[in-house]
Amino acid sequence: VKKCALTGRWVNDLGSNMTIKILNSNGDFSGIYNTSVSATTQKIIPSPLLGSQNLPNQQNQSTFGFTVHWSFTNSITVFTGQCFVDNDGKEVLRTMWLLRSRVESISSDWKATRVGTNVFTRLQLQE
Ligand code: B9F
Repeated sequence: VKKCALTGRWVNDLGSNMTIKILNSNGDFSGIYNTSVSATTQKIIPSPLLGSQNLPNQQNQSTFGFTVHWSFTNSITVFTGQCFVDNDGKEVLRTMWLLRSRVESISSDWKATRVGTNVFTRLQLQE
């Protein structure tokens, strides 16, 4: 039975890519996220991610979450999802995300969070 493992390089439906490294046996992981899109004129910089997954030894197709701390803007995105093996035997990450922007005051809090989904597949190309 094929397993879905988080480690390695992934690309999503927007063309963003990320590299995940497992840190320890607790399921903690870190990585680098390179977004293909940004709603700002500032230059996009690859940004650190820090996450946690349930232990793949105990449970295949693990659930996980991670935070991306954007290096080029004062915003944060959190992703949560699950690692699946699809019907074609391909590993896929189905995720949802929340993107929090900094706002000047509490009266703007209502408009500070965006939500969406991303689907990641394994990146086969070399850099
Ligand atoms: O465009 C975002 C941003 C934050 C503050 C100014 C610009 C940063 C990049 C976010 C990338 C998102 C997508 N990429 C991806 O792979 S994270 C979820 C999506 N998945 C103005 C204020 C807030 C957004 C735009 Fe901004």
